[in-house]
Amino acid sequence: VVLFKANIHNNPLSTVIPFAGTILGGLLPGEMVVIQGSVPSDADRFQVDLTCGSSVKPRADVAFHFNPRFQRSPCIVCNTLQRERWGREEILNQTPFTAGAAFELIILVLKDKFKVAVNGAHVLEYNHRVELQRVDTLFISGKVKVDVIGIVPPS
Ligand code: 9QG
Repeated sequence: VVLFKANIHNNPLSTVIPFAGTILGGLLPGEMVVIQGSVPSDADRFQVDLTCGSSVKPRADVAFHFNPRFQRSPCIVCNTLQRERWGREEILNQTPFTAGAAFELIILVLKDKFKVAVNGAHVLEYNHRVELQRVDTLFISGKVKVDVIGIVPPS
């Protein structure tokens, strides 16, 4: 799948997971990645990964791994994978996601960081560890249902 800017990729039958989309032209500061979907009631975890290419072997670097987990104490684990190794986890020990509920996730791209909002409220920030210019792929996997994906240019 190719993700065009300004275009909302909207598959009424819901997007097949795992989803991989090439972000045409890469991600620029001011742009937003918008994902509307819902969390199945039996979800254990899902992840939204902004990656540098889509290579499987060796595995492409993951500039931003955004990973909500629905365990006894729900959390969001963020990390970066470089040369097939995970770095230091940044963990938020709370989550705006609810198993069984719909959500709108917005990742705002800034020069120095990603800013994440869910259902209209700020959730976390993640400083770039990989040059933003290398990011060109959106990968979504795990227990999640996705209805809409958009790469929205600055207004
Ligand atoms: O567990 O943590 C994030 O720091 C690992 C997980 C890994 C990541 C990582 O196994 O999970 O969430 O993309 C992955 O490799 C997945 C599925 C220490």
